[in-house]
Amino acid sequence: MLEYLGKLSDKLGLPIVSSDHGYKIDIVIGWVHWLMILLFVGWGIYLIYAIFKFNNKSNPAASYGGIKSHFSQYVEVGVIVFEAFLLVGLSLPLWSQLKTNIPDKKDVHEIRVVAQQFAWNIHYPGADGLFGSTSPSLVNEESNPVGLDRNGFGADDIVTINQLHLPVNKQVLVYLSTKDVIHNFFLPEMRVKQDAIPGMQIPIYFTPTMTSKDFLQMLKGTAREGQGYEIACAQLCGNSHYRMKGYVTIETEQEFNDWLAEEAEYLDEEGDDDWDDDW
Ligand SMILES: [Cu+2]
Repeated sequence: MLEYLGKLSDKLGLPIVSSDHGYKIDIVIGWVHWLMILLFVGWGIYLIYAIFKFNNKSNPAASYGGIKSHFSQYVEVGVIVFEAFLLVGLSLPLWSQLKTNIPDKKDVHEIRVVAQQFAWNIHYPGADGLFGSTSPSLVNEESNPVGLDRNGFGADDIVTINQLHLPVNKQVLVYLSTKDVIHNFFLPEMRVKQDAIPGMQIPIYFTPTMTSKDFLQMLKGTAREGQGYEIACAQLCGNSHYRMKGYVTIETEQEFNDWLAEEAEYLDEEGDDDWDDDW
């Protein structure tokens, strides 16, 4: 039933769902809109009714008694019940599932995403599975945008700019942070949207369920044909906010590992990241 409602998202004009929790977000969006349509139509009808019913011609003298019917109270109680259902029945369970039920680290694929004006730095832990330490003093906007310490665990880490690669059907844990102002990490098809707040490292997790290849296949014949997954910045963050976007590639575990190996090879050869290739 819930899955079926999720499929309605296409018909409501929402992006294709490509994460396992996505359809639940769509259900909340759907219900909120049903309530809003109901209120909009109800208030519209009432406005027209009131204009005719209470105009000067039919009511030359003011009524000091007010209305006797309880109808408006019933409507108000109905709206409150509906809103309580939206909040307690749908939003809170979803919120707690997404935000408080952090998965075990060993079961997830971890990455760091560091936003900055106007790019997305993606930091992968490399073959050892551990992130190297970072420090603001090591930041070099040209060669080391995240300030990664290449000694120790950081030796094999991979950092890309605007290139997010993830394996399909595997839970991802993103540690989101920002180097300057507030940004917002938005993956529309994954139904992921989270502010990046200066001074905080915010965990977000989700499971992509459709590879970029399948996604592009589904877009064939639509206005978006040929445009794959993207990261958008959904928080006005400066004069070039509009061009702060990243590219997302969801691939099979094998393809993902091949890509990581390729990047690692490149790292060995160059001794540094391929940051300038991605601009
Ligand atoms: Cu931004």
